[in-house]
Amino acid sequence: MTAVTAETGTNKHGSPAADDKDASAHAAAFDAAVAADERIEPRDWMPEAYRASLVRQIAQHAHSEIIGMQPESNWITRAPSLRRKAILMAKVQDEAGHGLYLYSAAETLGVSRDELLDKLHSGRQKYSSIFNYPTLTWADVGAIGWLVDGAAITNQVPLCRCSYGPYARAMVRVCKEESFHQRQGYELLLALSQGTPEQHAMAQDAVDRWWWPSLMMFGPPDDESSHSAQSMAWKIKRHSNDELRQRFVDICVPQAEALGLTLPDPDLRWNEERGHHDFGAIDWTEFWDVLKGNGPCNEQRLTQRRRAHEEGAWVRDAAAAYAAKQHTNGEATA
Ligand code: FAQ
Repeated sequence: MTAVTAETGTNKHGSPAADDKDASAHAAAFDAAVAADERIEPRDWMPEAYRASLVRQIAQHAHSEIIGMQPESNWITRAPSLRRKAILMAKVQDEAGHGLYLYSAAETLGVSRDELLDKLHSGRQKYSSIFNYPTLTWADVGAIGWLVDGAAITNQVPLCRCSYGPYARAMVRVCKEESFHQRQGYELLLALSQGTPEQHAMAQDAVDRWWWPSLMMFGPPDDESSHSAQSMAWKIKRHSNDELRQRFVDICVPQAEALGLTLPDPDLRWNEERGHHDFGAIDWTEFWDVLKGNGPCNEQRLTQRRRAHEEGAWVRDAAAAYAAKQHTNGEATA
C-alpha cells in the first residue's frame, strides 16, 4: 500500500494525528488497499485495532516457536542414531529461527522484543496450547513432526497471503522449513510403524496422544472465535479455524492409512455429501483449561523459558556491548 503513508500524519502506533478529513482519507486508503489485496507495510497508516491484533497474533506465534523448541529438544540427547540426532538438532534450530523472523515482524509494528518476551514470561501473552503436552517417547518426535508441523503448515500457508507484508513474507520461508519438518516426522513414524511390534505400538501410542491436541491448535470453533470475523475482514486470516481444521483432517486420513496407523476417533468417516471427513467431538473443556495454564506442562515450559532467558542475559549484554563498540569505532573512522 503506497497511497497514504506515515509521512502524512500518523505516529508509529498508527493513530491519526491529522484532522478528521485526513483520518477518513487514511481509513479509506487502508480499506481500499485491503480490498485490492495489496500489502500493508510498516510505514503505511493502519487502524490501531489492526496493529494491535497483528501484534497479538504474531507475538503468540513467535512465542509458540521458541516454547515449541522444548518438547522436542527433550529428545536430542536420546535420539537413537547420529542421523536422527543431526536432523532433530537442525529442526529445533529452525524453530528458533522462526521465532526470530516473527519477533522481527512484530517489531515493525512498534513493539520491542523485550516487551513481548516480558509478556510471555509473565503470562500476559499466550503461546500455542499444543506445547503444553509432554514428549513421553521417541515416537513423539515423529508425531510432532507429522501432526504438529502438519497442522502448523495447514494454518500458515494461507498466512503467506496475510495483508501485513512483513508477516506474510516471514511465513514464506517458515512454511518451506515446516514442510521439511513435517516430512521428517512422517518418515520417522513410518520407520517405527514398519519396525518391530513394540516400535509400531510406540508410534500408535504417540499418534493417539497427539491427534486431539493437534486439532485444537486451529483454535476454538468458529462460533467461539472472538477474533476470526475481524481478522478475516482485514485479510490477516484467510480461512476460519473450522475450515482449516477440516482441511487438516482430510489431509491426515490418507496419510495415516499409508503409515499403517489409526487415528483415535471412532466417528471419523468420509461424508460423500459434504466431500469431507466427519470427525468426533473435540474436548473444548480441555482446550480452555490448557489455555488457563492447567495443561500437563504449562508450568514446566514457562519456568524453563524464564530460566533460559535469565541464563542468556550475559550473551545479550555482550552482543549489545560489542554492537555499541562497533558503532563507536565506525563513528571514529567516519
Ligand atoms: N493455543 O479468536 P481466536 C508451530 C486463543 S506454530 C493457545 O480463534 P485467532 C510451529 C487466541 O489467541 C503454532 N491459544 O484467535 C512448531 C485468543 O486469545 P486472545 C502456533 C489459542 O487469533 C511446530 C482466543 O484463543 N501457530 O506449531 C489457540 O483468530 C513444531 C480466541 O481464539 C500460530 O500461532 C491455541 N491453539 O485464531 C514449532 C499461527 N487458539 O489472544 C515447534 C498464527 C486460539 O484473545 C515445533 N496464529 N487461541 O487472548 C493463528 O493463525 C491464529 O492466532 C489462531 C487463533 C488460529 C491460532
